[in-house]
Amino acid sequence: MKIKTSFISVILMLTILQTILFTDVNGQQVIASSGGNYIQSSCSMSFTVGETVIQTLNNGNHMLAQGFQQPYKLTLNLKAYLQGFYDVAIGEMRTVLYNQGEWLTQGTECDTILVQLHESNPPYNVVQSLKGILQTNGTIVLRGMGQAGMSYYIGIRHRNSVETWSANPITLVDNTYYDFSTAATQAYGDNQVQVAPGTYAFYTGDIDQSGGVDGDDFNLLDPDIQNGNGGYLSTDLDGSGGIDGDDFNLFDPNAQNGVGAFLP
Ligand SMILES: [Ca+2]
Ligand SMILES: [Ca+2]
Repeated sequence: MKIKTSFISVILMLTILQTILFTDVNGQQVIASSGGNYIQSSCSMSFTVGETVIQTLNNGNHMLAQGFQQPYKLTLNLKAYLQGFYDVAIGEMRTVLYNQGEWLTQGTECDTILVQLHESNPPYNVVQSLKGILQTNGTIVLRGMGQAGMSYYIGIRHRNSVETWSANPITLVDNTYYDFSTAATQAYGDNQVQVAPGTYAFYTGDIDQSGGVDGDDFNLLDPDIQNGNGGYLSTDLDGSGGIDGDDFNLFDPNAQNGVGAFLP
């Protein structure tokens, strides 16, 4: 009788175990093949349909998720110069964050920029935005930008520069490199200024970020010059740390020439 009870117990346990295992296996089975990777300015989400993503491996640069949908974090390498901050004498930009008291040690950091990926077709919506620090040599490395094989206009915004986009939509792969500085034509509408032979930069002077360089920007610049202000201010067009005639000398020609953003 005891043996029979034990036997029934074992059978019962095996049945329960089999049910658990069977359920578990079912949960991991690949049922359907659709899914996607949705990227927005503030978040990104990978999803599958009819399938559970069981495990995700992430080493910082790349991500591997088990299943059909394989989200992939791309690295985007850019090079761009900002007209006002470019120092012809050294062939690089100034250490603006340091000069303006935002950075404690003088290194290779120039200033913060906002890189935006735009859809390649009207209305060119922003798909993703990422802030980063542009280095004095014009380079910036952005991790986790866009989706492999997709084409985007690369737009760059900076607190006192004219918004500038890539000449054409760029099809991203991992470690895409795009250099704005080699020719004016690297920017949409050839909208760059030559700062040294063969070196081009984004126009300076759009202090209020309206899209154009005009009297409204002067109305912000002038009081800071008159008062001899300094520090982390957008009116510091040359990034020296102080606001003076040098900043006006950068602003004036661009205002006279009606410089402004040129976007698709
Ligand atoms: Ca403006
Ligand atoms: Ca200045």
